[in-house]
Amino acid sequence: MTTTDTSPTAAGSGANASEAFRASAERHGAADTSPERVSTVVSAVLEGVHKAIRDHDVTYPEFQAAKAWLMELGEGGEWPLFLDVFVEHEVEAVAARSQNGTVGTIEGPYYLPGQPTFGSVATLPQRDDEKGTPLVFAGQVRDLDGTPLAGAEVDIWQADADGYYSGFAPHLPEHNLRGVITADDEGRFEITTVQPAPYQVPTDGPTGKMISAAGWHPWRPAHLHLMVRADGHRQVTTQLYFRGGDYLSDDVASATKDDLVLDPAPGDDGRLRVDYDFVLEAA
Ligand code: MBD
Ligand code: FE
Repeated sequence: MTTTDTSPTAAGSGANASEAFRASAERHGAADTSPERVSTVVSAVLEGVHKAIRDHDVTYPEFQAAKAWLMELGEGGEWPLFLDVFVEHEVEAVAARSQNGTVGTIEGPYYLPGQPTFGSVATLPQRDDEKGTPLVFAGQVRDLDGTPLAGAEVDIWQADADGYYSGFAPHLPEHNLRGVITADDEGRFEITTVQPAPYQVPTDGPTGKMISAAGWHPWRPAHLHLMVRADGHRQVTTQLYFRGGDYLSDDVASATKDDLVLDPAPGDDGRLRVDYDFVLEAA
């Protein structure tokens, strides 16, 4: 079987991302938004659209094409994918203004709660023949004062060496390269996994079609996704990237940050190893 045979279609991964989003309503909480605020924000969004139309002499055929595309985006279930790639980074930047400790970045559309749990030294669930360079990712979770946070949770999810996420690609086993690791009494953890590949926005769906119509590229740099949490502390949602990797400086999702780039090196046993510590602020 070639990778092409087993590629998840955009329709598949997009629709699954919509399902995952609907299931996450409770985790994200309710937006308590007053009519005044709705009016302010919606007016500003519409004014931005109106200005683009005026400034660029948008025509009726272009307006109708945009309408058809938006309908496809909804019917294909790709609103979560599109919004997380092109909009979430700005919402995250606003949240980051009031956040101390480890730098956050966007969650993206592929988090799934309820993954297998592990002790402080763990190997992520993977296939017997899992491709990719083995990687040992270790570190410590501390508070802003440097006190270790015993029993902190490192909830990790990532693409495989072909760039696909379990739960969103039918050829991958459930839970593949996903897990929740509980740090030891000193807040330490050590996770064995494989290096992920860059992620490509599916090219056969509406998001991918818009990207190619604009002449852009559909790639994100290789990354690990993490949520790190500890009792009494504010959870951080972030991603870690790899020094020297492709697309680090032109992520289609605009979600890289200098503080989030890992530099793995061969350890004593020849496997790639990298240390990264997390700092959480009190809730
Ligand atoms: C991803 O893997 C991702 O991390 C983001 C933010 C958007 C789309 C796919
Ligand atoms: Fe991702």
